[in-house]
Order: sequence, then C-alpha cells, then structure tokens
Amino acid sequence: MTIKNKQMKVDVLLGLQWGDEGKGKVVDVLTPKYGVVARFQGGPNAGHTLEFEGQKYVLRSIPSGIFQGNKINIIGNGVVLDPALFKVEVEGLEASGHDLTKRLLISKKAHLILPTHRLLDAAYEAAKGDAKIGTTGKGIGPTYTDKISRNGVRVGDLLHNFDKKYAAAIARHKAMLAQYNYPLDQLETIEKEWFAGIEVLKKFQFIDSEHEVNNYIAKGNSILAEGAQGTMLDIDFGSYPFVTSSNTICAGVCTGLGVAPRNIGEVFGIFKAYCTRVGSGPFPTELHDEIGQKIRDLGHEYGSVTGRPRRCGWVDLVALKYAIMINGVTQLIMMKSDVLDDFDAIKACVAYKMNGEEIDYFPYEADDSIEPIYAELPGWKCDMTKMQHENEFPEEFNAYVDFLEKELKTPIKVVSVGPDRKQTIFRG
Ligand code: 2SA
Ligand code: MG
Repeated sequence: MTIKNKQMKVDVLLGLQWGDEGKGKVVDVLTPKYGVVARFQGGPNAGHTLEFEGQKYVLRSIPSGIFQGNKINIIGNGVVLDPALFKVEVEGLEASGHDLTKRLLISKKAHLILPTHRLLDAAYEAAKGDAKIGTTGKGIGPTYTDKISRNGVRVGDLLHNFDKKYAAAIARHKAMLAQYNYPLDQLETIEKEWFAGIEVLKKFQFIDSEHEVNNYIAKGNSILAEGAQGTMLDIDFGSYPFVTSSNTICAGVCTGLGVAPRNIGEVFGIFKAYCTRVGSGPFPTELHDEIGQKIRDLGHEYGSVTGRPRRCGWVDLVALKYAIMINGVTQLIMMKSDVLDDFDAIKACVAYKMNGEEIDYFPYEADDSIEPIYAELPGWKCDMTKMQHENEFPEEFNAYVDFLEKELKTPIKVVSVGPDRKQTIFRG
C-alpha cells in the first residue's frame, strides 16, 4: 500500500525568551507565504507591535496576519478572549481602514475573560504582596484556572444558555472576591464595557476551529501559528510561578488549535540579540547598571500593554538552548540587532555558576543566586538600520551571528535591523 502523505503542515512562530521578541513584526513579514494565521494561546496580555508605512499598531488578541490582504485569521480554542478589549482592538483597526469581517474567525471553544476575572487577577496579586507575579492584570490566570477547573464560559456559550452560565460564574467569583475583601465598585463599569464588547464579538463568525484548521491543511493551504508571550513564560517549562497561565511552547499549537503533532512543520524560534523580561521572576543575565539602561533606552523596552519598563540584559544562550530543545526549533530569527550597534563589547551567557559549580543547562533551581558566565565578543560600532542585504553586514556582526549559530546548533535565517517591515534581512 502506498501511503499518501502530501498534507500541508502548520508552521509555528514563537518567542524563545520572556516575550516581546518581536513576533508581531515577523508574522507580518512571513504572512505573504501563508493562507491562514492563527493564535493558539494567551490573550490580551500579549502586545504585538507592528510598524509599517509610518504607522504603529499594537495587536492583543487578533492575529498579526490581519494586515495582509485577504488572509484568514483565526483565534483558536487555546486563546482567552476579553470582549471589552477585543472591541477596542477591532474599532482601532476599523478606524485605520482595515475591514475584519469574514477575515477573522473565532473558535467557539475559546474561553471568555469575564469582568470578574480581571478583579480576581488583581486580588490574587495583592494577596501575594512582595511575591506577586507582576501580571498584566488582564484576568489571564483566573480565566485559565476556570477553564481547567471546568467552570469556564466559552465563546460558544454565547449561543447556548449564556445568561445562566454567566450569572453562575459571576456569583461564584463575587464570593471569592469577598474572601479577599476585594472591592466590587469597578464591576458595574467593567460589565458595561464587557457587554458592549459582546455585541461587537457577535458580529464575527464563531467556528469549530479544529475542523477549520485541519480542513485548510488537508486542502493544501498553509497555516502559520503565532505564539504570544515566550517560552520562558510557559506554564510548565517557564520559571514557575513567574509565568503566564498557558502553554506558550510548540506543543501549545497541538492543544490550542487541534493540530496533530505530525502536522507541525517548521518551527521558527524568535529571540532578541539581547534579553528582556517584564514582571517578577529570575533573569540570570539581568543588568542593573548603565548598560542595562542603555539597552532599555535604545530598544524602547517598555511594555506595549502596560507601559512597564522592561528589565534588560545580555542574551542568555543557556536559556535559549533550553527553549530550542523544548520547541524543536528548526530556524532562528534574531531581532533588534541594531540596538547593539553602539556597544564596544557584546556579551553572551554561555554557562551558569550554581552553588560554585559551572553548569551548561537550564536547571529547576534557576533563581537569582545563579551567576552567568559570559563570552565576550567585539561590538560592530556602526549603524545597521539602513542595511538591506547580508553582504553589507560588518565583520564583527557576522562573527557574533556565527558564534550564536555554533552555540545554539541552529541556523539564524533572518536578522532584523529595525522596526519596519523593510528592515528584515533574510540570510542565505
Ligand atoms: P499574565 O498577565 O498572567 O500573563 O502575566 C504573567 C507573567 O507573564 C508575563 N507576560 C508578559 N511578558 C512580556 N510581554 C507580555 N506582553 C505585553 C507586551 C506586556 C506588557 O507585549 O509588552 O505590556 O507589559 C506579557 N504578557 C504576560 C507577565 O509580565 C508576568 O510575568
Ligand atoms: Mg509584546
């Protein structure tokens, strides 16, 4: 028997660090190759920034393929959706001339972030005091908690007995908030915005996205799955408990879209030439000095959702190798190389010192006591932002890229030298 296995695969693009690697820009650049772009996890805690034709856009729940002609964009079952923020996002895009109807499809199985989830997020954080996670405050954790404890309300519920399910969830949440002595005075305002959002949401098509996705690939269409947050924020493999509440890794595509593991194709792993983190939690290469501040200033490293200053440091190859392993990365994409244009020396962490011992893997105990061991390379000290081809790259930059490829044992196929679509250079 000959087995026909010509089926298209789902390619995956995800962040290998602590988020904000520049996924939005890369998806936007890669989309022309794909018929469909899909989100598989996370929610409006994401802030995917895209810049082109002098305009800057921040997407939260809507896939970054929305700017490209008539591509289909899917919000998958693994996503959590806040109707109020969705409304703001839709209206912003429509105001700038982007028509979303028929191009944006939403899984019936995606969970709704309810008004009280946002309050619960704040209540849990307040109760943790100094040990707080530093969440984005968007209700992400409580919504996924309800999903796993089988108490969630889904998009598809808007079509089936919604009022009863909503009322039961809100009553349960109110009792929980009372235990935390958390005030309910904002609730009425949040609920009003939320129900206005529901009206906008209802204009979109709710789908069985697992069928849709599998039908697309069976018919020979290509799909790009777009990750949010980053590998080191994964609920299982990130620096728990300082993580987000979803699987941000490649396996999340299988559960968050209904794709079988054998139908995963290329895995594009995206990282910045340095490293950032927002929120609390270990960050072995964090710089508390003027170099960290210089990276923050030059890289405009402030949260796109919350505006929080991001913690900055040198690239961490130990953590990157871990992320490449967990995701099965096939190609690397390096962002924001230009931010390092003006440094005499560039450092890259190649090992850790833990309890006086040198280790080359990312350990369970990766906390603040870990010390990075660095390799130091000469900086390139020139402006890369106008470069359009790899043969313009300075020698020192090529040496840096070669060094990273050898250490990471994975090819760096794309290098970004600025925020614009055009500042994206493919390496041969
Ligand atoms: P949450 O809100 O429960 O997901 O927060 C849990 C942790 O996950 C981190 N997290 C993020 N880290 C980087 N970028 C994110 N998105 C926004 C952005 C962040 C912003 O793109 O800039 O605007 O501040 C993101 N979302 C979640 C979070 O910091 C917690 O450490
Ligand atoms: Mg971001």
